[in-house]
Amino acid sequence: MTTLAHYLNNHASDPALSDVITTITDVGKTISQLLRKGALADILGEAGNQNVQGEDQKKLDVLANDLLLDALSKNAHCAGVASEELDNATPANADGSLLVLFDPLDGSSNIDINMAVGTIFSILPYQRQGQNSENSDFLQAGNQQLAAGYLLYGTSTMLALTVADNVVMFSLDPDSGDYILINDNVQIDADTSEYAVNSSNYRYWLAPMQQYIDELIAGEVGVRGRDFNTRWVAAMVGDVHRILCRGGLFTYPFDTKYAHKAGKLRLMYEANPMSLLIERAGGGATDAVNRILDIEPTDIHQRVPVVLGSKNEVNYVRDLHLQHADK
Ligand code: AFP
Repeated sequence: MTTLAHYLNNHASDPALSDVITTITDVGKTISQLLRKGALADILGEAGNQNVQGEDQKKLDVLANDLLLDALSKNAHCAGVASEELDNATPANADGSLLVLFDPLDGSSNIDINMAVGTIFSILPYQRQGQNSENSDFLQAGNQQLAAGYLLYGTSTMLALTVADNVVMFSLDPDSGDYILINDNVQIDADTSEYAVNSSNYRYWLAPMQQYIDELIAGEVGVRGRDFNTRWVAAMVGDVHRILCRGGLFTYPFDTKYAHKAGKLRLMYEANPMSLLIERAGGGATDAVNRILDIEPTDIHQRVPVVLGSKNEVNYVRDLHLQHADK
């Protein structure tokens, strides 16, 4: 059996990176245990305040955020932390070489109905040793990430991780507390007949996205010539995990529902880490047209439309958008 520690020793280029990933995944064990207790741990329900996104925070949102923030602030290699739940980035150790961004509990609206939630993390280089990190230090394109991954607190707790050219998966053994390697080279099929989208936003989408989903619904009697299936976990981490396991397309498109939001998902700590995983597993990840990992960020909380998964399907969506642009 290969444990996470063993894998990192042999595959992570930098001991500092291994150490920070270990800190994150250790906190993941605590979050997993809290979720297993559920209502019995008095962790369900609203925390009674809102985050920078204007979203009601769940008790576990705040708890998961605080656990990660506390642990990473004590890690000498971590120069700063940015979180979905914090207005601004938090400086940590000025001599650290790494910056960590995370969504501490993605899909938190699933907590109270006992459905899958997860922790998404992204690790970037820090270049200004000796000085306190600031928001601007985090504004690096996703193609600069040194590592990315997620913890999925589902029927079992699993870790998906990329520190090199491939994607690996571990399962947490609740008895030993070890993350055990279960897939050392995750690959996504280029084609799929399964898609994930919240179709209730259909009327807010742009025409090419409406056309794309119409074609999937038309199935074998339409231009695609085959039927499609749909799944929607309402937690990006769950939908991305399914795609890493069996292919598929996930999209949270640009919508006109809220003028100031490009879509719902955040670039820095949702779209970028998930896009790195998907691309390194052979898939594609765009904002419908452009590669997400090439987007130069302007704000740590900026949102971005997301289309990711099986490469040929992601390219099909892109081509539809380009055809509409040419009209
Ligand atoms: P919450 O963390 O507020 O539950 O949002 C989860 C999420 O950011 C992402 O993980 C899901 O894919 C998406 O929102 C679900 O959005 P809808 O609730 O609009 O379907």
